[in-house]
Amino acid sequence: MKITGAKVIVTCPGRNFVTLKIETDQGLYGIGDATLNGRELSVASYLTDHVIPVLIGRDASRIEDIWQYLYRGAYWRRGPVTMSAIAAVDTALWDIKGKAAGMPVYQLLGGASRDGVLVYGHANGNDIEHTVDEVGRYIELGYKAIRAQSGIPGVKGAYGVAKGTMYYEPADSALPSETVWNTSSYLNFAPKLFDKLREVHGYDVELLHDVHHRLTPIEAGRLGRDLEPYRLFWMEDCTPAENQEAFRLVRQHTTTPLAVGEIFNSIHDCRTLIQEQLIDYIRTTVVHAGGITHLKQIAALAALYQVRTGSHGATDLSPACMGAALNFDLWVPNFGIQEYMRHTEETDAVFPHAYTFDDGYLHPGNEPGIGVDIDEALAAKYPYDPKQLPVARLTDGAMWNW
Ligand code: EZ4
Ligand code: CO
Repeated sequence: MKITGAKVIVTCPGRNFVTLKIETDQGLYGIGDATLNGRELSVASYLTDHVIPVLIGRDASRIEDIWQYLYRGAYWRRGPVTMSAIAAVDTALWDIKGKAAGMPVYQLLGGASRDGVLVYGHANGNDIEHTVDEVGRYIELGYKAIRAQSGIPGVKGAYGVAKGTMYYEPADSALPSETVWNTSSYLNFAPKLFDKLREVHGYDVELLHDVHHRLTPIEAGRLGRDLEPYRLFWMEDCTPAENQEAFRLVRQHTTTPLAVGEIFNSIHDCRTLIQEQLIDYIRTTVVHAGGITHLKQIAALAALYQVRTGSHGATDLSPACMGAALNFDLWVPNFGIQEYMRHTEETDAVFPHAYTFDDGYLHPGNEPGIGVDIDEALAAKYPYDPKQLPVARLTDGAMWNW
């Protein structure tokens, strides 16, 4: 089965998405997500200018060989742009292989390990009371696990607080918007939020929290310890993770489970974190970590150390990524949880999909391939709209981690 053509589709049905579509001489095609939030066109160019020309004429069934060709063949290894581009090719080829076999991708991987994929949604409010209400709303929607983020007194533009409520979109401006961060205010506030959440909603619902890279290791250790009474499912991205050894310090100070990896793109980004059992959940994704082929390797390494998967699933990961992720999640033995932020109706219409939500669980459906398509005519009606992620500064004006 030869690859006869490939194209990049950039569309903005409420937010920007980059999708690769690969066509074959058998009439089968596959799609893969290539969206890198705020840097979309760099991946589109990488694919169009450097990857598509070398795909034409290749055997679409040789997924592993094409992965190795693109990874080794680039000479310049790793990095978010390269690995998102490889991921898009890899996902599209798994989609094609599934269609050729007449099977959903989870069947090709080894079949379902579970009946459904536990997901967590995002509840957020302007203050504690509002966030408590929003968590209640997610419980009513059937969610078994909920991430809670709140506005913080003294912090302008706290991470994770939506302008509307249901659809949080941080990439909100053509040039980065400015937010202000105050660590002391946050460290005093966060335990109060979770104290109230447990008082009102009890301990049967799983609660998660994203620190979004804002703390130093010792501050993260203190927050983890202060949150221990509230039994979090996880504390996410508590400190930047380029220095994987930094998590030794966090780990010494708290039993709150730790999740890291939404910005990782390679197994090498998480090797020490996993092998030293410094984390509990690895958040690498299909789209930003080299596709299903590479995610399989990361999950296999993690399984040796009882680290479970908890893939990133914000709205900037397209339904094509979600479909691939859910097929992976249904199979992967050491699955933990999957993040699930709902897409808008416009996005869902551009990407018709087989996956469904029921009572806190998603299922990828049983369509051959990843179970997600793209309506190109509809996609063409939503032109690219440049948007970047915000930046964060400390109260004295110095740059910090957003
Ligand atoms: O800020 O995907 O856990 N989820 C997150 C996300 C990220 C965005 C950045 O593009 O941290 O909301
Ligand atoms: Co996050």
